[in-house]
Amino acid sequence: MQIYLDLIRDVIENGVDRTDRTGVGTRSVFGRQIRFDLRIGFPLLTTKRIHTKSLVAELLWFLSGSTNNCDLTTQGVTIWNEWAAPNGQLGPIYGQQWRAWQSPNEKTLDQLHHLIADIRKTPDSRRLVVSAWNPSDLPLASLSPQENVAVGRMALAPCHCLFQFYVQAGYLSCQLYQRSADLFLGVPFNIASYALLTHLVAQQCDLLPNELIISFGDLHLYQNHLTDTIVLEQLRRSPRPLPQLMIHRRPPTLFDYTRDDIEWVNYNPHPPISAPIAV
Ligand code: UFP
Repeated sequence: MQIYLDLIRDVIENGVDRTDRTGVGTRSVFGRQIRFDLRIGFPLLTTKRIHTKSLVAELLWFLSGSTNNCDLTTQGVTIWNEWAAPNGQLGPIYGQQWRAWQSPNEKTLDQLHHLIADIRKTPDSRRLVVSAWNPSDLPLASLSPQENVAVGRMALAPCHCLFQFYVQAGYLSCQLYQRSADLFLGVPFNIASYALLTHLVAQQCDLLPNELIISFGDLHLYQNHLTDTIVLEQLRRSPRPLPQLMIHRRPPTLFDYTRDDIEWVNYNPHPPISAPIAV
């Protein structure tokens, strides 16, 4: 995970200070790419503890097709609270776009179901793509997250908006395009989430995980994270050996995993570092 610390240094040294939607302000670069070899360990950040319970709950929630925050809060997971409407709704975010993309003929399209079928049937395909970026459902900039939900739009535009798989000699790689990336709070979570997704898809397709590649658009550090106790503390810490992921069961489909199926062993990170989130 040295590459993560290098990315922080890159943004500090080469970034420009910019205004942003949240009003907090960032230091930002445009266009970066990182790669992880999933064969040598699981890319879970070791220089601060990542809350794996939230990570697993969120990914399984996306895979279930749910877009209601209540399905997370009942498990004690609060990461989407800032954006949810009072009834828990978040509008047509990831779960809906992945599992029930609205087609013109009033039908819905299960992109993930088709993805698994396509990987199995035509592993050399160059069309193994899933998109959460549905322009007609994007939030309006003039409305709050809750107001957007009330008019049937997404509470937050997809940050991890498109991903593609690639099969070679029994191995599965995944590349994600992330248009906007909060390097301190969001990115460690996004890396682990897509690494986990790659492991699950690989298991379902009788493949082994190979590489995770993430291509970033606007990669930024919020100004209120650029402090001695947050980002600079992070940079003072040395990476430790990567943990391994254990998947205890192979359920019938990608949509049948439970949190008890997923466990990390040998995860011995530095303590957590809390930081304010920009809404
Ligand atoms: N963000 C992430 N990863 C995510 C997620 C959000 O880094 O998975 F949902 C950050 C990126 C940005 C903010 O700082 O949240 C979204 O704001 P905007 O839509 O203006 O890019």
